[in-house]
Amino acid sequence: MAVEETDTQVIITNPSDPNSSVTILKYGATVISWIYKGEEKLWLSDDAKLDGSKPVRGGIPLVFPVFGKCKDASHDTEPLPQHGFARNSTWQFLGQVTESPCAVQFGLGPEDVDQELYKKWGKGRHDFTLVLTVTLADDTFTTQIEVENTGASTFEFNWLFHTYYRVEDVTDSLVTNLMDSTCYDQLLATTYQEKAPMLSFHEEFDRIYKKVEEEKHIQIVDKGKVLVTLERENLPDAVVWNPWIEKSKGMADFAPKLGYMNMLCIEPGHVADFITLTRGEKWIASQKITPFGEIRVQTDIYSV
Ligand code: TA6
Repeated sequence: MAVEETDTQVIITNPSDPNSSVTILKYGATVISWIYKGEEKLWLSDDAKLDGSKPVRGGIPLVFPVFGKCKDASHDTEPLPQHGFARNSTWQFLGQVTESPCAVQFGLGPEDVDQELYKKWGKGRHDFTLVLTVTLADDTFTTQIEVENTGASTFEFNWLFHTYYRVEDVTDSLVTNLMDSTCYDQLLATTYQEKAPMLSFHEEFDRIYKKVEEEKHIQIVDKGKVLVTLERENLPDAVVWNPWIEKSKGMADFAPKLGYMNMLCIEPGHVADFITLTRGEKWIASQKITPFGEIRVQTDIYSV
């Protein structure tokens, strides 16, 4: 059956390939599994909480209306916890929208959010509707978000798909096409131009790449084989994160502790600044992931 709903999850299976499926937890509308031809492509912590007690460690947590923790005391999102409330609210399953490719939708409004938490955002005066569309095609997997301002007050927000990919060995993995992008290094609290032709991972890594041209496809390459080709629509920024040893030890829900060797986050979003949405306005963005590809070098890696 292409779409199966349980109390807590929705599982969609590719009608033309029973070995390809996606599982979405209604809590956070968090994709917790994407299996392509029998192979799991996402990383999920063995100790991820799937009972709604805290945001899921792994899969694709959804970040809205703020990325990280806002430090501007005058901003509406400042009182909110890290990464906002979309990932720790239970979304409504809206049903299947297309047969082939199989697509389903989830919705979130203020009434679905813990009211104490919701009122931390602009004192609860903002009204919004989020609609997440998850599409499983034969060779691609797409998550699209639509944000609508259904209230009277203009609001500002960030959006990010916090995607955790499974890799065989992160020290063998490279990430392409971010060279020459401006990045904010969260560990050094410094902004610089990325000089590495391909990113490599041998220590904690936490960088926000800003305004990366959409035509640049970000790829994860593992020993010469493309694991992921990421295409973005209306998501100019990309966060790249690996917690490495100490940060993994510090996260109670991160298991196994050596799991940092088998995961890498490539998180497309609009986080370098806020999007402004006036009343009645809609904003749509998406990430399309292909679990293979040719290595596409779209930066001048041969320049000195
Ligand atoms: O992935 C970017 C990031 O902001 C990292 O700095 C790290 O904090 C990560 O998100 C996980 O955040 P979480 O709130 O899920 O522990």
